Amino acid sequence: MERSVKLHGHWASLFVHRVQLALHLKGVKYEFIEEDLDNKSSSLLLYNPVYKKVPVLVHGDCPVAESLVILRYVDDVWKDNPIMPVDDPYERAMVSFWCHFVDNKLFKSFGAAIRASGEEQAKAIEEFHQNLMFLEQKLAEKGSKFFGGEKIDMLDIVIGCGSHWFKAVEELSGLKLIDPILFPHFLEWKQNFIESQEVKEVIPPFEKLTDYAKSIYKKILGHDNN
Ligand SMILES: N[C@@H](CCC(=O)N[C@@H](CS)C(=O)NCC(=O)O)C(=O)O
Repeated sequence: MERSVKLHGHWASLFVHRVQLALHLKGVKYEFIEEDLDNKSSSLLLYNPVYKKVPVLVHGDCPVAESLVILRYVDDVWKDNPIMPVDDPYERAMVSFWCHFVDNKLFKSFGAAIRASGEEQAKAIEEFHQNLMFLEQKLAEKGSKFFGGEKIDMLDIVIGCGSHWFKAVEELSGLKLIDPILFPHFLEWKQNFIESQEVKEVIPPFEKLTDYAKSIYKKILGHDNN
């Protein structure tokens, strides 16, 4: 008998969208369990006692937490439409490396740039630009539609699912952090990603996410710890 696939998530979470997109690209059917992040279900706390966060994928009775770990698990279990290079361990390691870079450096420096002010903000924006330039150069060298070539791979999923959030937070903060002169390839890539059919089928519309981002903006800025 086939094992059930359940995803504990939140409709607006970019980390959850990553997993939804990977499952969608592979044609895996699953049950979505919407979590109230202010009142998490006992199952979520049981399945992810370490971080207590979404997403958590539950395959049969095996829970897997943390979006990057889940993406690799999904790619290992469902072989159709691989999102990681199949045969080349070095290429696989490189995709993993850049995915970790996105979460540990790129997104963090973006958050710091939004939260800081004055001189500190100028420094934080410079750091964000330096980080984004690594990806800009990668895309310029590749000259392909996506990081994965002509199709979306794990790195595309990992950065791409943050695209709407980047833009929403830019709009709310009034800061323009992604200059088209400095980052033409990145912006073209972002457009390709947003316009791809599978992405449109999974990620909620930009306006809906922006309205939600507005409602939690104080939290995003770290001014509201409730
Ligand atoms: N590193 C985690 C981040 C997941 C994450 O931050 N999830 C947020 C929703 S976007 C969450 O569950 N927040 C609830 C909380 O922090 O209590 C991943 O990649 O899965």
